[in-house]
Amino acid sequence: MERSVDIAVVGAGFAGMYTIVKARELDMSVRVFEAGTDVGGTWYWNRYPGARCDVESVEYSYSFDEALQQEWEWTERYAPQPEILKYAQHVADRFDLRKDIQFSTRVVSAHFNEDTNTWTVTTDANDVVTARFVVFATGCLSSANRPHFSGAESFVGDVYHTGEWPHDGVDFSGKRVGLIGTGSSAIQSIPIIAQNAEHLTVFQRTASFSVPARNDSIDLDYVKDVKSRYPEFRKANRQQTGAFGSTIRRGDSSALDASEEERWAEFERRWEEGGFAFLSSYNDFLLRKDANDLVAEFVRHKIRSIVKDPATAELLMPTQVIGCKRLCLDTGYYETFNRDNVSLVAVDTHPIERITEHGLMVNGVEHTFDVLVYATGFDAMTGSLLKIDIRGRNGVSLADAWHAGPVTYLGVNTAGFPNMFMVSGPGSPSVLTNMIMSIEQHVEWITDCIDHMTKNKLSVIETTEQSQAGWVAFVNAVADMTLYPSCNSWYLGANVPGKPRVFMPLIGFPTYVDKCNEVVRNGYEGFVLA
Ligand code: N01
Repeated sequence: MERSVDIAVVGAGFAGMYTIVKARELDMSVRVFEAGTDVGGTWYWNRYPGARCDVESVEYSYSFDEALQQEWEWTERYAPQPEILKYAQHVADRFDLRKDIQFSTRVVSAHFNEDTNTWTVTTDANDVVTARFVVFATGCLSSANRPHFSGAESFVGDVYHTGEWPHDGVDFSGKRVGLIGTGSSAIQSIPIIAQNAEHLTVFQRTASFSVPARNDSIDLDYVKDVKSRYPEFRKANRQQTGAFGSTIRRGDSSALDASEEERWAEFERRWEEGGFAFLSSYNDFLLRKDANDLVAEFVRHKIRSIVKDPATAELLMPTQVIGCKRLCLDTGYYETFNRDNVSLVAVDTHPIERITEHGLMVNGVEHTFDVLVYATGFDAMTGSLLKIDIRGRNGVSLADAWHAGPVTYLGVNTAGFPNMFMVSGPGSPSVLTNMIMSIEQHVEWITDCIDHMTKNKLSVIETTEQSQAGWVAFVNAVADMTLYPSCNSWYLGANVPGKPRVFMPLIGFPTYVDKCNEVVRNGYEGFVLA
């Protein structure tokens, strides 16, 4: 392999893959390192039963190539994980991407050399590669969060994490299963595990709000219509706050202005429609607690009407603001608790004490099972970056630079780390958007910047402490105008003990894109180029 490249990339998910496409357009050499054995990132690792996207198929795909978006056929309204993985593999084949990817290789360090203005990237296979630029395409939800429970090693049965699921699947038949967590991954997998297992015990710390996905076979007339105007459709989606859902009817008035009957009827319609449209009926759910309470109460009413055992229904009743954690979309989640082989154990006031040989202890009671599933989420947005020994100027590590929380400018670069780019890094809209739209925008911005530097014979770009301090303050000020910071979400790092509490994603894709373009128009304002 080449020892020196123009661009070294970490990760071969949708971000790393598109970086290859763009680097080739610039005639630049690129080397991607990927820990997995194939492309796909999130969709390579998250193979748990029921895994599927919560953004509609026709939207959750690359837009950069018209022939690609015309030829690919999705089969369901929300694509299941195997189909998205197949799509990623199709893209890799179509653009012959794998020849620039080194699989089964984990990057362990990336150090900036101030004499040569290059990065030295080292892998767990002892490859050492120098690069003018390093791009971290490591994903936002790619570092599994495994809470530490005492006695965890003593459990004698099989243990799985939803974000690191075995490739050949898991057969739960005849097994008693314990599952920790009730976030999106749990809510998708619980109904399917329950159908196969002898018994499933769910350990819930915080009840989540979930609404029906109403997944179905894809509507072929709708696909035909979208394909007849794909560029226009993508453009309309990019104008949405989350870069998706231009076809969603969005209410433009306060929930408080409608009569109770009107509101209830609207909530019912949206519950039947399924998907994220549920939270778009009025315009102030994430701005006003009193408006939020109205829609939250509707979901609680639904839980009461679906779950037959009143005590279980009570436990499943979420109390936080709806939407401040990512809304879950499900297929038969609440109904699953009506099955005889499913039980729910609350671990909020009485947390999991320890794991035993055959189960776990809560409030002095041992719950036993043969298989333990962690559906405990991710060390989001920063976890995968901070697992790598990244060092910028003066040998300062990224972990030290971010000791009080991630600081970036535009979510693409951090002061003291020249020529280092992050795709959908903390401080960018990323996880609050259709990720593929965000990824395309970021990769294009980064590769345009590299092109600008090459054409202008510039060797270094880096942001300043001042720019990034202003940016972090802006990201948090925007969040503080909403109800997002009101609960302990992974957006705030609150799910990982000891992680600094900082709101990481920026709300508002179109404004962000305008800002990125303005920065370029003003000669990369906020960066120093040399
Ligand atoms: O992870 P989570 P996830 N003791 O962090 C619990 C995306 N995604 O993998 O809420 C007991 O949401 C934790 O409890 P609490 C999507 O963006 C998308 O499910 O912290 N419990 C919580 O219930 C999503 O938001 C899709 O109190 C503990 C659960 O584990 C994101 O990924 C599908 C615990 C973790 O939930 C993450 O979802 C799947 C402890 N010590 C994921 N520690 C779709 O596209 C944690 N928990 C549909």
